[in-house]
Amino acid sequence: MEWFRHDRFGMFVHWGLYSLAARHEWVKNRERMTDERYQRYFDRFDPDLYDPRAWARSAKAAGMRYVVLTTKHHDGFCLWDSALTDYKVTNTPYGRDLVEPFVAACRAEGLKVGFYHSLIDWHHPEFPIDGLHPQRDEPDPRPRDIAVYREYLHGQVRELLTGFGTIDYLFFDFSYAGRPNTWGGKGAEDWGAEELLAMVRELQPGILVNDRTGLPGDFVTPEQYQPSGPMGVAWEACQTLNGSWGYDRDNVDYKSPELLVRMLVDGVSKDGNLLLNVGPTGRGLIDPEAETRLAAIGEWMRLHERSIRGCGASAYDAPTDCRYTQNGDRLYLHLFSWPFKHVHLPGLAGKVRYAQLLSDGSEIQLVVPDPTRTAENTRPGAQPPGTLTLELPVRRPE
Ligand code: JFZ
Repeated sequence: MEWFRHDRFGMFVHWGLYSLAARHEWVKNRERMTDERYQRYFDRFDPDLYDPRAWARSAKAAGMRYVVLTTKHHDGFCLWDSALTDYKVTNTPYGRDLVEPFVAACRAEGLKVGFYHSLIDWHHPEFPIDGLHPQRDEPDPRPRDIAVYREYLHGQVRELLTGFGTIDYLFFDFSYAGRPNTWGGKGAEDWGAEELLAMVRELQPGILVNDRTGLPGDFVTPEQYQPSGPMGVAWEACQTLNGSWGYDRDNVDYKSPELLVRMLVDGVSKDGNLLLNVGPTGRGLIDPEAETRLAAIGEWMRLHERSIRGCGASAYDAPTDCRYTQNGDRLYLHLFSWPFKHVHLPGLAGKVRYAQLLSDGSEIQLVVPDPTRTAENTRPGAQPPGTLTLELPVRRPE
């Protein structure tokens, strides 16, 4: 777990046939597309601008230390040359494996390598699709044998964990057994999760696996929300840039760089990681809106990385609109809004030897009340005992 807790920040990449539809990675299901209809993307999949080294450089420049690629999403399309299916990139016009160059690019940039692999498969003929079937609105009339699919799933995970060298991270997606719904669900038993995880650990002893097989993993994965505090276990929030994981051309509702930085800070202040998603286009590019945000986060990280990397939650409670991250005896105060001149930090009086702005290293003066000056300390509006006050510049530094 050491690198994972230390690095704190990774890139999620959702990329596949749905990137050509460019309207969300669930497009096949949402629009009730038949396999035949969805085939139009397979027949035209030709990412001529695919340059995983550029992705890895963007990730690294943003301050990310690991990258997680969708080897297969729910649509079942495989980004590597699997021996177990024809539904793979090598049979598209592109005709070449995408995963090996991805792994090589990450390694070349010094980044850890992760695979996302969908447990759900809307293409495999023996996968029983629950509920809102992509092809019809009624239950599937044909009996399906999930045992056959299970074997396929295990076989493909074996391929992924034996064919590409060391893999650092695996994100299975997802279980939904026992959810309140009218159409059942799938979980650990359906995936053969116990056997699956045993195989994963045997093939890649150092790997970290998430918790979405329905069995506990090495970390938990709150999705598109920030937990309210430390979870007592390693965790990683995954977040989109604009609400869609797959490339979504007409969705311009992007989170601002400020918000994204806050998500990262907020997570680390609660002992968590951030896996921030990009959805490259059908030609293989990270779109300019996404690149702009990655660059802005990178600019922030250039000066503030020390308050993220190797940091975790503090035992101190931060004031409203502030977060603490801490690394050993270094406490970092993140101000989500810039106060006027003073910020009061309960419980920190006498605990801080020196304070400085992280951005330029300039000294911040400490104001500690003298406990013997009773009148001053008990006047209306006085800070409670033990409060440390920092004197900030009135204008927020750039
Ligand atoms: C899943 C996928 O369906 C989605 O397309 C994307 O890949 C995302 C990262 O993962 O979506 C989920 C999975 C689990 C929950 C919610 C959305 N969940 O547990 O609440």
